[in-house]
Amino acid sequence: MILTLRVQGARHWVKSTRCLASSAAPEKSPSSPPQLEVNGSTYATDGWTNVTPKILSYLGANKHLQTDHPLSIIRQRIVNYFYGAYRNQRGNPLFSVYDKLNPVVTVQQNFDNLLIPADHVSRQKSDCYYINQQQLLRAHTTAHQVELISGGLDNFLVVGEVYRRDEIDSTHYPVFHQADAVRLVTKDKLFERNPGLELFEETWSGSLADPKLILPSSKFMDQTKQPCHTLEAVKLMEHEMKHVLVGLTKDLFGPRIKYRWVDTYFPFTQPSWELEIYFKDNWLEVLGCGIMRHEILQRSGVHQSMGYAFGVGLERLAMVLFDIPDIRLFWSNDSGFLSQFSEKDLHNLPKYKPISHYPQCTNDLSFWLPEDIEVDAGFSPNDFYDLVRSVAGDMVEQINLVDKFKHPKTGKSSVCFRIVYRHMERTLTQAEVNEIHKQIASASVDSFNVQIR
Ligand code: FA5
Ligand code: MG
Repeated sequence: MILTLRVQGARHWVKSTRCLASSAAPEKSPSSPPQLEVNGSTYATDGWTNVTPKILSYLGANKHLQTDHPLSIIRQRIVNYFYGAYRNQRGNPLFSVYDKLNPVVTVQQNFDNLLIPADHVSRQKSDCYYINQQQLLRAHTTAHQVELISGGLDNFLVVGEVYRRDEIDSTHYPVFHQADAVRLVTKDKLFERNPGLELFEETWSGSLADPKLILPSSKFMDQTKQPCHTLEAVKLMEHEMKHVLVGLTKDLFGPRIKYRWVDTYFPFTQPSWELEIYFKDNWLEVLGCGIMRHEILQRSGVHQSMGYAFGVGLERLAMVLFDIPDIRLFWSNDSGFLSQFSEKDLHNLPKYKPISHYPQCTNDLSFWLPEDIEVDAGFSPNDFYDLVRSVAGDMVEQINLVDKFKHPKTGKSSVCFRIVYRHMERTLTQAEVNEIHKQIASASVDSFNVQIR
């Protein structure tokens, strides 16, 4: 079996910025309810609201905390590794762990606090699940970084599920899990063996950059260092971070695992890297990391330290470790799946044995978009993927946009999606698939005003 896991992080963060819809008060869509009940709190909706009931149903599932679940096993392996890697003088773990934080966060937490520019594509409605213009389901666990640092923490891990609007295939799911970490050190700690060296350049004024003056991403692509840091400090911190992360990789996958570091860009770290491991004939990106931007620390009230941060995808690690072929399996409640994993022996993990192979059914759906609307200009494939998820749930294995064209006379655009249906736990009948396919078609007509071809 070949698992082709798409390397997507760098592309996501580096994509050129594009102006978002005007930030004036958004119009409320006539179909959305005036308020939403999420995790016991009530939120007003507005024109940004795009969470679906299906997506909201994942809140509280906490697969990363469920006994014997492979994601919970991965969480424990990561946490145990960090407990062992960093201890204080009394032998107690230095890192604290936060794995029950509310996934409803503000735009400030998810983006602004992390210096993500106001016009960055990662903020778009087509990429995130918004509750309203101010609140969304976190798109990465990094969203909690600033509140925890401001609360005085300097070594911590955050584990939880994150929500992103994305395509549908065996390695992408709208909800997946991440573990994020931050480690801060002072000069005395970093240069324990080299007293006299400094964290900050002598010439650096120490002033906080104007918070409104967030530079475009290209200015932060310089992999050498941030202007405020000394090269010695950055190199030593980079060495410690890479050593620890390679250690984690070897702890999980064995000492012979092939890995490589790839330069990348994140708005909140500089320099930044991705760690890729070689798995089934492919390089697979497992985490992003880097030296934390000093503005973030300063704004959190930390002036005399520097730090590293990273974020890792738990499903990616678990798919490799257990040989799990499809990301939907993590949501299976089938005892045939869950009974294969046991937390009792965290270091002697079994490979996944397929419950059974059920046949696929493939159906195409073609429609004309309303006049003046084109793919990615008024119609986003992610909107269609969400609709399919809402109607068909996990019966859908994959969707591909297989054809699009513009009629030369009418000027109307046509799209064709190929939908592959396959249930993870039972055989679907063609009649059942046809019925669901019809429901998707009629929901598309209702939601997007399209004309089925
Ligand atoms: C981030 O989310 C950054 N917040 C990570 C980070 C934290 C960088 C702190 C620096 C400092 P990225 O979008 O690349 O980056 O996602 C991080 C990891 O999550 C990826 O390496 C991958 O393992 C996993 N991941 C990303 N997208 C998906 C997806 N659609 N499905 C499954 N796993 C994913
Ligand atoms: Mg990435």
